[in-house]
Amino acid sequence: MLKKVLIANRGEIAVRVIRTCREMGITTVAVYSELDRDALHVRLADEAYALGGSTAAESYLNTDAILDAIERSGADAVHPGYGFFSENTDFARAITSRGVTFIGPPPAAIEIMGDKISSRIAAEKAGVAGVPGRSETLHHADEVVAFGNEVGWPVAIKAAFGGGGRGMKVVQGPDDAPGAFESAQREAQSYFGRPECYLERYLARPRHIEMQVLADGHGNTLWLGERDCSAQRRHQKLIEESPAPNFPDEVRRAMGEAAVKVSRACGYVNAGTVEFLYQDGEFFFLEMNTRLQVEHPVTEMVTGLDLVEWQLRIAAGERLDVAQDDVVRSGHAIEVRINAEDPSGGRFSPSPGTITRFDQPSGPGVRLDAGYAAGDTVSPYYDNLIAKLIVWGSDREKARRRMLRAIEETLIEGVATTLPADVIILTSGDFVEGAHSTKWVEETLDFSVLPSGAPPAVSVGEGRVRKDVTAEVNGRRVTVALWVPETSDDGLPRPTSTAAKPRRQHHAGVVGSGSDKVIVPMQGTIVKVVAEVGQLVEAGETIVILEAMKMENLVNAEKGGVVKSIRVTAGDSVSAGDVVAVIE
Ligand code: MV4
Repeated sequence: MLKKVLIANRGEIAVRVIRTCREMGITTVAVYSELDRDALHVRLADEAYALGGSTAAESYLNTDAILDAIERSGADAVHPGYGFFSENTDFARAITSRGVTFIGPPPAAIEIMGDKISSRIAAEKAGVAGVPGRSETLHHADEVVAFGNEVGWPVAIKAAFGGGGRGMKVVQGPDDAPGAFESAQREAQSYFGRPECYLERYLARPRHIEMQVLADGHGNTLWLGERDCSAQRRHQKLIEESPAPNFPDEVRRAMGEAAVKVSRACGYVNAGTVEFLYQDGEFFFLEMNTRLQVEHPVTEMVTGLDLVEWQLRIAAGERLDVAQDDVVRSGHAIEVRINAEDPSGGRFSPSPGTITRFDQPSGPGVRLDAGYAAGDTVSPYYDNLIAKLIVWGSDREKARRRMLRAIEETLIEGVATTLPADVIILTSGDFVEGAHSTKWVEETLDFSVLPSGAPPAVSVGEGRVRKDVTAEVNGRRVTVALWVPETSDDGLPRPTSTAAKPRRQHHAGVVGSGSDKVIVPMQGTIVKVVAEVGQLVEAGETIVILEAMKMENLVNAEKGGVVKSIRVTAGDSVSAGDVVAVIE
């Protein structure tokens, strides 16, 4: 078994790997940049070595600094996590050439799958169809025209060394081909350092289904189940789930077997993910990720397997003691990524800063993989993933409701987060029906209703601020908003700023973005309709009272004006994001 593992990463994935190492009695070594000197992963590791520098390039992407830390620590293995060097062939070779174990696939497998053309060739040789296309480098726009005329427009020009969301140009017709070909090559060169491109038929409404695989060094390869990652925005995954909704079992089995074939075709060892596009009942190989993915906990929750444990055991030379038929999936798991981004106005603007409060959810079937605690600072230098919230339920609807409950329990202050956007996704009809494709979030959802994640300006006139006060009325605990003069000596704690922070930032009942819609921030029951149609109201004035989480919450107008419509009556049940009134 491995004795000492250096985690060449940071944030939640470093914490994740450290946790399983500790359970297995493996000594853990963290590395850190100047900005991460006191980070959570450093606090949890047995040993920690400074890499120097602040930016990723100066630290976590500094090969020499990491190799030096490996040398100084005496680590016998390195876990790359995801991102950074996790799919870098040279890094893997630099480690294995020093007799240190790289906890991941052989460098040759990384190489084959890092080039999307060679990955298609490997898959096709294994009998797994890629998206209809050409598995050779594109040399001239005429080839684009010939291909499009043959298979039908639009077509996709893709960067052979692309990754994530970049490196794809959709060409609508022959006239667009020359320009698209030129810019695709230029962008491939500038983004990925390699100009090679290839062609595929463009699938207009695919779902993104990925299959987890696990292979040992003794010829055993398993497929563990799929993850549906279709809830994405600009190629950033927002919500992942397993099993995929409306996904027939025979397709699941065929996709799993195809993923195993692709893995074997490149001599894969360790944990990996084979990506497919699924459309009209057909699936096509897209690419293979030769690393542990962000969303791996979704598979862990439905299979009961610890994928990091198996990564470590396989890296130590162990055989899989699980046969394909022993892999049993139960229930449904959903993951939301909690990024330090402000989704208000649909902008998802980065929101770095210090987390001043972090109330974490718990209870049955709830897991939080966090890379930060209260007091830690989210830097703009690195990926802004704060944590992943994962829930398990016996079926999809139970998992969805559990996720909404867990989100309501989560309180993060000091930075804005993507949680309000997750609530909109989770409470949308298409998501509830499992009818969303990869373009659904961007084409259908309206995040512009979201209030700013920064504390809303709740001042309602000169010198008055909102105070949330919890009181007991006839034995019943209620929270009410009081509007008190800023200087009043009422003995109540003063807000740290004129913007009193609402109980749950992402459910601010009172918002300052000025929308004409009055939206309930959470699931609950309307206990009273305070305003009337035609009434003139001020910004911040209460329109309805919502009972939720055993408290009464005032749902207030975001802007002043005349109440144009009221869509609820006392006793109505409402979901988070429902519009209950409109102000004109
Ligand atoms: C496609 C496609 C439609 N047709 N290829 C996006 C990034 C890269 N991983 C591959 N991607 C796509 N390739 C063809 N021939 C649609 C996408 C795509 C996508 C794929 C998976 C997950 C999310 C996506 C979001 C937009 C587009």
